[in-house]
Amino acid sequence: MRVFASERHRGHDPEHEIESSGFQPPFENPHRADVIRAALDGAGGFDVAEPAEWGTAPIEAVHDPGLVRFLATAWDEYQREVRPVHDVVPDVFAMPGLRNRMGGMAAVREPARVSARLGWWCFETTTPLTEGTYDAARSAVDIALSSADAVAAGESIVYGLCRPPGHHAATSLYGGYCFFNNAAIAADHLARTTGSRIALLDVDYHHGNGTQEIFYERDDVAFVSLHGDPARAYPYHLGYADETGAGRGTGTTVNLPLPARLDDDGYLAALDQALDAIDRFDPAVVVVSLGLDTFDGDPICDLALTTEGFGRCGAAVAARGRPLVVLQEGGYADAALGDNVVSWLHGASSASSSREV
Ligand code: Q9C
Ligand code: ZN
Repeated sequence: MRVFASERHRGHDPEHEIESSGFQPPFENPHRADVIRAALDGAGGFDVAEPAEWGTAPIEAVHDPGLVRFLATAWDEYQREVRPVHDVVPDVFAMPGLRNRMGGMAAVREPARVSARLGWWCFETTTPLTEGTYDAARSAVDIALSSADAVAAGESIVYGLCRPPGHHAATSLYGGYCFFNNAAIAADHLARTTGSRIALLDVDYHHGNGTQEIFYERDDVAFVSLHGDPARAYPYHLGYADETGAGRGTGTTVNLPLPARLDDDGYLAALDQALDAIDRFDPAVVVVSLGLDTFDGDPICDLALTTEGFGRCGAAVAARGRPLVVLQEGGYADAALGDNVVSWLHGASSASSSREV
């Protein structure tokens, strides 16, 4: 099986994460990609390559160009304008309610000072900017696009080891450990360049609010997600079953919120429903947002899948017979993360039409 990965992920190296009203070591850290890479190398049969450089045009086809500009320069500006600091985090958020009875934020332009711009482009506190964050985020997009391109050229399954992850990043917002929406950029690129329908299957524990927002009104890309019920789970404000798309996209968003402690069998039953929805949409390619934070031992989530269960999930997805672009999202149980990725990919490749492992 072909894999795209890059050492450039190391540039995103936060020192802490502001979460649950405290400072803690960042769950999303470079070690995650290292353990996945080691597990792929140890398993054998994975042909790992560096991605091509795709530039910013495919990113700006999905994201506000202002977000790209901001992420390219904000860390440096903060060092000069505010103070020298390793992790840059917003402290004032541009909430629309600040301007109730004044037309909301619609008539307001992006502010000039970086302190104000942070809370303009970022929606939460757990996603620091570090010196190499922009380069790392660009490399994750390159991995997603090279993976998509290989599938468009005929591969039946390709895995992209994207880090940082992407599915919480919306058109003009970053957060949730995500800067650019790798999977959305890959899916949009495939939809535009092939003219075919594309489905995005998001199996990360957390709802992919960014991906949903990007495609909410589109009928060429379906978004189908299984996730912890937002009534108890991050990102809280989206991911309910009654969010089903709008305009031309009515019916192309499918959300399956899940109860705590759901096990392999329960999850596979929900996954079958998601795959049935994808079959009805009949896409040419499925882009998988592969989070392994549904694992029983994940430190920040509450589902109960096993390493063996991930193999069954991969097999179930591949058994539907469509080419797969599998892109890494979350997963924070570092000791098992590599084995969980390999289990999913082995399950998928044994069930797919690929002759390669
Ligand atoms: N107490 C991904 O898995 N922390 N992002 C939530 C709730 C942020 C997860 C904490 C979780 C972001 C890609
Ligand atoms: Zn997640």
